[in-house]
Amino acid sequence: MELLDQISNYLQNGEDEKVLELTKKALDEKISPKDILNKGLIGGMNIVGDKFRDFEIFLPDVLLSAKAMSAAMDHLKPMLMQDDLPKIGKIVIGTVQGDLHDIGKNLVSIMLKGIGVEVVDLGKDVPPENFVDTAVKEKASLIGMSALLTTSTPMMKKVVEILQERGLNDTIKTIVGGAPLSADYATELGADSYASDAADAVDRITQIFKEK
Ligand code: B1M
Repeated sequence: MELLDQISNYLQNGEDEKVLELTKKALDEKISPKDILNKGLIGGMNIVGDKFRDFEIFLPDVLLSAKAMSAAMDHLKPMLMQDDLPKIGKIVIGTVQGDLHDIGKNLVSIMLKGIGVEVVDLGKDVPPENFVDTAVKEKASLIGMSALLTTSTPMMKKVVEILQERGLNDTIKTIVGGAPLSADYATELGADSYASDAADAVDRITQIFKEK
């Protein structure tokens, strides 16, 4: 079986040590970090999501897979980002209140740091005011919000409303992402931009900072 398929399988089984070992092996075999991420880790996690939805596996299994994914991502991190790049802009990023899913958001953060974006990461379960207060304090021109639960997406709208109430919506723009979102839904929520995945986030955010 191909190495990336093995990574995906071990991730589905929640075997973090194996996932890490094979991630290192794949790097030794000169497989690119992006392929390990997209084809091995994210591929495996998507299958975990499908099995969870279909009641084939349960929450503790998902947690183990998430732990394995984070261990491998930590190892790949230095290869996906460089510290000495010229800074192109600053973003405050986080997963919205009520939502504890942070793997996708962490990935977006890593990729943004990899192109010279200054990232202030507020973590997960972030209250709406916190996004706005931090953006003001940090003089960031962009707020990035992640949501994986259908029920947590209205929190994104709340952030947009706070920006409007405080007259900040011209100076601080918003970008949203996460599995339950689409470009149309992002517009409905009042967000300035939407990205479907980490690579799309990099493209769109680069463009936003260029236009500033
Ligand atoms: Co949960 N979970 N989960 N879960 N979980 C989903 C999201 C779900 C779709 C599973 C399913 O039913 N098939 C479902 C949500 C249904 C819905 O609302 N539509 C669900 C559920 C129901 C739940 C609980 C309610 C389960 C329960 O308790 N009964 C519970 C909620 C807890 C809470 O948040 N309050 C829960 C808990 C968990 C764990 C804690 C066990 C764990 C999270 C661990 C962690 O994140 N540290 C977990 C996981 C791992 C998942 C799945 C399986 C995988 C998510 C993931 O990490 N994907 C997920 C199923 C799925 O999505 N297929 C599921 C990999 C990651 C790289 O992709 O996060 O999509 P993703 O990020 C992508 C893009 O979306 C985008 O770029 C990323 C990289 O390409 N993106 C952005 C994301 N944020 C962005 C921001 C941007 C731009 C792009 O700009 C700012």
